[in-house]
Amino acid sequence: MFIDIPNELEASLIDCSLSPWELDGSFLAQSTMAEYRTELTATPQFEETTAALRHALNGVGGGYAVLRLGNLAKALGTRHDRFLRLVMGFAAEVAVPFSPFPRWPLWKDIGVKVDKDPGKSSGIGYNAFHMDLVNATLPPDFTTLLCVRRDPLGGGPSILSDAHAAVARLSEDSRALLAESAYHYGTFFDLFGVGEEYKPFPILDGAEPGEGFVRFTAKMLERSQLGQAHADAARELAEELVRGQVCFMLQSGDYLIVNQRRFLHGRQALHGGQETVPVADRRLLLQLFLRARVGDGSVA
Ligand SMILES: O=C(O)CCC(=O)C(=O)O
Ligand SMILES: [Fe+2]
Repeated sequence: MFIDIPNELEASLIDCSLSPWELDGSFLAQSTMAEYRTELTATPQFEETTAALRHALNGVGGGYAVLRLGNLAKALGTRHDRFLRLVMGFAAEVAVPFSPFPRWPLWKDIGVKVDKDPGKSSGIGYNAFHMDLVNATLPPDFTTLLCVRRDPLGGGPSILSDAHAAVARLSEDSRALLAESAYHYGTFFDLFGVGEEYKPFPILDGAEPGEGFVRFTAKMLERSQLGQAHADAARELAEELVRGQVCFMLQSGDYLIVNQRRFLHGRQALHGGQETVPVADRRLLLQLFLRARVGDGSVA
């Protein structure tokens, strides 16, 4: 699931200068996607690389990919506009970039805050298996994380798990409980492009096995009031996700893309002693969400 950029493509992307992107509401403008596509498909092996990327995300058994853009990041600078436009160009080959947060830019910083709830986004602790925007009726089809800087103390590997495979290992009784509208998590306000608040929601929807969202966050086990039987079934799912997990460290310039209809994600704890690291040196990711295009086969 790690996709390297061929040397030839790398060399020509370093010279490729894309113009600033434009928005249409909270979505990347069609005109920008068309322009980026024209420029990028002219580079050698771009189309083969993005085909491999889509296959890793949407093909049988797939669901996540890490595009290794470290050399490009080194050549252009991880936060440089030119680099971020190239990453946007790759993202737009998967689905349509958008921001669910109306007043925020497309890329959202996920830094490290020592005072925050350690189990939540930008906290320093174990970030348990979840899908992003779990309590929306239409969560983003893909969540993406661009690693600008890894934890200088060496912690915080990413964890990924095949949600449908984990569900398939549960008993029928547990699956029946997970299919009931008995779960809730978090707050919901001022969001765009992700439907309505979903409360309460079922973890498993009526879709065929292997299809639809496994609408789950292990964070609700500690942060939401759930009935005993429903909580037990959710805890079993959380355990199966851990049993099936893969774990790896994102490096600077790695671009992780997760198909939220297939895989759930999280992160191991950062290394102890974050308060001794200056804020500007701490781990930093940039997050971007994608909405699948209608009829492209990635929506079950
Ligand atoms: O810090 C990470 O690697 C993951 C963060 C995450 O999943 C989130 O903020 O939603
Ligand atoms: Fe997340």
